[in-house]
Amino acid sequence: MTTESLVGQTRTAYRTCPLCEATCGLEITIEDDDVLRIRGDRDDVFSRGFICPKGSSLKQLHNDPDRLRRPLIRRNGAFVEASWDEALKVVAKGLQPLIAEHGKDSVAVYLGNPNVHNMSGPIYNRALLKMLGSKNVFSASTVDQMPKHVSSGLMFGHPDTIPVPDIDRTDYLLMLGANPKVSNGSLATAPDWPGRMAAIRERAGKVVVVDPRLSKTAEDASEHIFIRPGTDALWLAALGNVIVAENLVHLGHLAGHVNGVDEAAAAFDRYTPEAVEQTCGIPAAVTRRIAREFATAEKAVAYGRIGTHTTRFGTVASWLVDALNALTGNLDSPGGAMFARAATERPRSPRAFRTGRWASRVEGHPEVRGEMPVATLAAEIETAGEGQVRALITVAGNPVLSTPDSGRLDAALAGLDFMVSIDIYLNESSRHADVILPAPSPLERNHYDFAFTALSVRNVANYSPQVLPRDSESPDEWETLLRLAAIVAGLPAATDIAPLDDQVLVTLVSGSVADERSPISGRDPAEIVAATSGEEGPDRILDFLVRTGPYGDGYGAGDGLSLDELIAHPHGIDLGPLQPRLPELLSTASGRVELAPESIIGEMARLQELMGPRSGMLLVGRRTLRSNNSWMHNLEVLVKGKERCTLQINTEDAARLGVGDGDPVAVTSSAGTVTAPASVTERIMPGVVSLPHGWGHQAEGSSLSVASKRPGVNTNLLSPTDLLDPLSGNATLTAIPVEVELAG
Ligand SMILES: Nc1nc2c(c(=O)[nH]1)N[C@H]1C(S)=C(S)[C@@H](COP(=O)(O)OP(=O)(O)OC[C@H]3O[C@@H](n4cnc5c(=O)[nH]c(N)nc54)[C@H](O)[C@@H]3O)O[C@H]1N2
Ligand SMILES: Nc1nc2c(c(=O)[nH]1)N[C@H]1C(S)=C(S)[C@@H](COP(=O)(O)OP(=O)(O)OC[C@H]3O[C@@H](n4cnc5c(=O)[nH]c(N)nc54)[C@H](O)[C@@H]3O)O[C@H]1N2
Ligand code: SF4
Ligand SMILES: [Mo]
Repeated sequence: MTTESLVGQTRTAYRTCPLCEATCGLEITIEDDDVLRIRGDRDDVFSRGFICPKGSSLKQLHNDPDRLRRPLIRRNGAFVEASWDEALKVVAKGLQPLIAEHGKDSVAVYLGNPNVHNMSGPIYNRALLKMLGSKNVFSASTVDQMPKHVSSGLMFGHPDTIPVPDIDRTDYLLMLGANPKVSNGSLATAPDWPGRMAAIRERAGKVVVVDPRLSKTAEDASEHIFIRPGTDALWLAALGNVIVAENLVHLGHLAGHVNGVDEAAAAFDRYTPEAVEQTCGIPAAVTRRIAREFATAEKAVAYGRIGTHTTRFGTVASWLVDALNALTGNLDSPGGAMFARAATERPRSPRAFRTGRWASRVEGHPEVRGEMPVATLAAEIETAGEGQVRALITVAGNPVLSTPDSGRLDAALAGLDFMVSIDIYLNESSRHADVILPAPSPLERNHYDFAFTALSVRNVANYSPQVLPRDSESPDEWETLLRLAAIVAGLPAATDIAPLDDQVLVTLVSGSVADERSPISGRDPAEIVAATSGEEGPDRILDFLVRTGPYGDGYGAGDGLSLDELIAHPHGIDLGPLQPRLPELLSTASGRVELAPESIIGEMARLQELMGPRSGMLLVGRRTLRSNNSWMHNLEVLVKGKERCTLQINTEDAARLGVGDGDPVAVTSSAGTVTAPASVTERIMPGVVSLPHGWGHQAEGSSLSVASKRPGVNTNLLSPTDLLDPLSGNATLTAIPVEVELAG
């Protein structure tokens, strides 16, 4: 293999870390198929050696005895190992009669976060969903970034046309609801966020962090501003108000390419810094100053993430961030918010982005990108009637820990007629399955970041071949997904999936030769299929996508990228800094940026509901560096040391409630109660408490020997299932009203 150098029994492999969005390059030393060491790849064109503590834990993940290697099936109430053939037969026997009797909507699918960190998910989940044809599709997107997809779809024409902060060239980074020093960034792929933020300050720029907690990121910022949770949209509107009132609007090179400037400006009308001061907890003078600084900085960018998206006004806040960038000449401009050009990018056809093509059965929520809000999954399972969800397929998801009112969902999953999970652990969610089909360890599969190269602060392409061999019995995840696709289409469990895989490629090729914008327009599809390298699966699709993409060789049409080229560059290929891409990239019906989408302007009026005096405590979340959502708590190397699942509470509140550091504190919301040890600190606003998510590993029947010793509590027992963002269906996971008291 080109990516490995053999030195005696020891070899070195290079691989992109698939755990978070930062896509760090890893250098992996291996002896006799044992991983000796993992460290940052200093030659990686993007990460230059940066790594966090999770990257090197791929070794421990690979070796974790609890990680599933063989399918499990439920027999007489207990899980037993089974062959792949047998397990798939049980799946067919469970799903096919249900579909025959109750229709396709009776089977729901939940897609979890690791799908986007894996080559199989982005391509082969689509095949599964298409063959199933169920309206009941759910994913982690509606507890995460769905607001960004909706605002981007409305403004730029496509829900994946998402601008990212050009942090390597900006002079002024205004960040809300994100903590990239710990999360390593999200919807903004950049290995070494800490170093890149430090560089902004070193070049005399400014980083302003708006967060109800003095986060690690805020600690290193030029300025930190406490904000009352859940009020970001209101505060951003006040910034817009000042920018309009003080004539600081300038569209820069976008002038003439933007619709709705006056309507957007008018929407800020009533939200003066003074009007929102009390609600947001930010002095009007500070708001005015930040608005001026932001609007007059040479190169500035606003960036908002989880804390701004997981609220009732998530889509409005997401829109406001991009609207402020546009109104100050910072959209699509170096140092502002820019669009990556991924090596696998497809041309986007002009059309109106729409949501609500159908509605959820029980609560009538509009469909968004073909999905229903995951906060409504339990209701769809519990509520009898035509279209009731009777079976569930989870792929790389742990909804029992990651989605709202999870106690209710936990109970609902127990009542399903059938459930199958593709997962690497027997955990809080998969314990409800009748069959668990394991996926390979990250070191046992090839890797390419389809999703994150499109959200990257620099254009790069980096392919990694599998590092360790997979045992011959174990399929790759895409094969399992295609097997499930065959089963839900009514085919026998033992169907040969090769023709289905061919069909996935042929469909893409046929579309491309028929598209006049494609470099292979008009060519013979059979010739293109034959010339595609990679024998099967996602590699072959990657070769096709890269060769017909913006840097591709066009199948002989010119010099350029291909899978072979990627393989020849184990440290990645640098494709340069982001370039302005508007108006060409726009796929709105008008061909312009739509700055004032009707549905968003309508919601702007409703922002008023947030105003007025507030009392009571609010719960927010947080992440810790050594965790990754719910599923890396079974690695001793990451969880050892001090307890991390604590309730942060301000010193003043703690004194008022008689709570000392480490005392058990009961937190109660409309959904439930949890008790966690207090962490008394000045680093959180008075009136706000914080719990991390992804904990609560005491579930009976799961098999997590390390995690169960430090279970923590599940904060999503407190998250409500009402209060969804009406435009995106995203759940509310922050600013949850709670009562807090010393536990008895
Ligand atoms: N309160 C609160 N809740 C939150 C959040 C929050 O900030 N606060 N954040 C939300 C966000 S941003 C997200 S993305 C979601 C995540 O929500 P989920 O995706 O539901 O949860 P994860 O914890 O990522 O669970 C991933 C599952 O995939 C399995 N897995 C890991 N690798 C693989 C693999 O390669 N293949 C397969 N098949 N399985 C694999 C793991 O064992 C685990 O069961 O949680 C959300 N929930
Ligand atoms: N170590 C680690 N890294 C991760 C993950 C992980 O679990 N652990 N998960 C990955 C995933 S799936 C994602 S989506 C990303 C998310 O990455 P980020 O978006 O950076 O998310 P967090 O680190 O949770 O930071 C959110 C911040 O928002 C603040 N906040 C809460 N409510 C509000 C509010 O109402 N307004 C404002 N302004 N701030 C608020 C919180 O105090 C917190 O500091 O991280 C990814 N990286
Ligand atoms: S920052 Fe993310 S990508 Fe980089 S090593 Fe850590 S987990 Fe992996
Ligand atoms: Mo996420």
